[in-house]
Amino acid sequence: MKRLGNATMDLLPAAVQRPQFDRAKLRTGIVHLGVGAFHRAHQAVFTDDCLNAGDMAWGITAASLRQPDTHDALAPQDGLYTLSLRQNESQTLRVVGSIGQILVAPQDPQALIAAMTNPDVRIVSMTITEKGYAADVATGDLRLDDPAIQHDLAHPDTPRTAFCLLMHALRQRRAAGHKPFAVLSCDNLPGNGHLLQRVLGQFAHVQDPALAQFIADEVACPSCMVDRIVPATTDADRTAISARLGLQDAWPVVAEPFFQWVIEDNFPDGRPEWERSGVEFVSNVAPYEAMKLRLLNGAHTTIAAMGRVSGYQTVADAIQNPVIRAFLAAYWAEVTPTIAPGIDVPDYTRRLLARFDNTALHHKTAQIATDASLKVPQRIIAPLRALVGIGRPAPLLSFALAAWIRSCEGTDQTGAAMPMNDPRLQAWSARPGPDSSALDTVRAFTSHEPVFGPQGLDPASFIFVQEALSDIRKLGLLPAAALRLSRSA
Ligand code: CS2
Repeated sequence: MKRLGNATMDLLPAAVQRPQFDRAKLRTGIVHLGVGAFHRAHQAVFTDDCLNAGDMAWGITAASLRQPDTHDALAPQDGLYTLSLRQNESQTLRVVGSIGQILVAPQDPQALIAAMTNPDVRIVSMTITEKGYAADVATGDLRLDDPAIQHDLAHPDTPRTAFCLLMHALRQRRAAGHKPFAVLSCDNLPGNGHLLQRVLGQFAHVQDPALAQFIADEVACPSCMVDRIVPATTDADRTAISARLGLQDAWPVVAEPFFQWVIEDNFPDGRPEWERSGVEFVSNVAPYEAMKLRLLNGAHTTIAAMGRVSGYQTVADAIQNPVIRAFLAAYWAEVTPTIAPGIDVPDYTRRLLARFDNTALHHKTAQIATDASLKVPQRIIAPLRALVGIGRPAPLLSFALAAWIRSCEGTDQTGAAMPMNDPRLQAWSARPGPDSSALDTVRAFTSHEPVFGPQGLDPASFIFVQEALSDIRKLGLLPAAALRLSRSA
């Protein structure tokens, strides 16, 4: 089978959408850091829409900050890859052409810095995951004890972090008299742009206080809310998509048709007309972020914990369980008072349920459970504290915390191994094991500052979590959830 690439695109079946522009004329206007599946199923697609409409100034140079795998798969394909959008029985295929070049930062950091220094580049966007920000959960300050940050402060010429790369590029642009680019964080963190500006400035401050001041004064870091469910691509996906294309695509992405992207319109040097794809530009994204993090991501993390412990491998399978489904509805109702008034929560959650039910996605609970300790603070603890702050109890969010704590015990309910993929939590040497009492376990977790901050948990929620964990251990997770539901109904 021939490989997907510029030279073979004409062989694609008519039903497969493909770039409508001359890729040789692509000019790079965006550098993206972290070229994972999410970027390729989200921002790169809406940028492709702009290129299709003829605005050739917004080609993407994308960089991996760690692994060469995306580069190695896509370089022989001229950066082309397939997006497979799936909803139950239906699937559409589209070849995306917005990524003109892929770099691998550890292999050649100077090439990446040079790409960012090109004055045609007006936006550096990033999907570097929660981990990439190295931010303290309570203060939002850069954690100077983070190993990658420590490395880059000691060896800035061999950068490992996005911040060090950005710092070099911004410094060089400034020295050359070029305007700075806007830095667009596309990670699932509240106030992602503000957070980025803060930690980037703090990183720069250690090296060059004047540059830190320049970042604070001159570099726009718009916040945005990103949404599209993108399960990890499997070998079976690669084979099936290549068969449909009649060409081999070694690195396609799979996603749901739904997407949302709400961006603070703060791009002093211009931006693509992403609104042509339905992207929303607003002056304040905070209400959208809270809605999405608390209703979608909070539910995801909860389903992942409950589902894994009770043996469900995918979100769609887990929520067919009547207890988990009922729990989800009650969870959303509990969170609702923390969502901004203008948002139609019943409508949003009705659509969410249909998205979670999508049988074609096979979105793995284990994928969502990755790095859960970095997700729980903004997804579950923040809305729990918001409820407590308005005098409301949070028995279901507390149960979700207990389910997450149970999911860190290393085995599922049948005793089968349930490996964790959460290096930050695994590095916690005092992490209690399954033999510690529920009280000791909850005490240890809630005073673990990287997750709960110095604030811990209020006494009423603490008791809810402790009772839930002890019921989960005694009765099993689903009966304990049913009991909690019946008590809080
Ligand atoms: C998920 C998200 O893996 C996870 O933690 O909750 O990646 C989720 O699928 C996206 O935020 C949806 O937009």
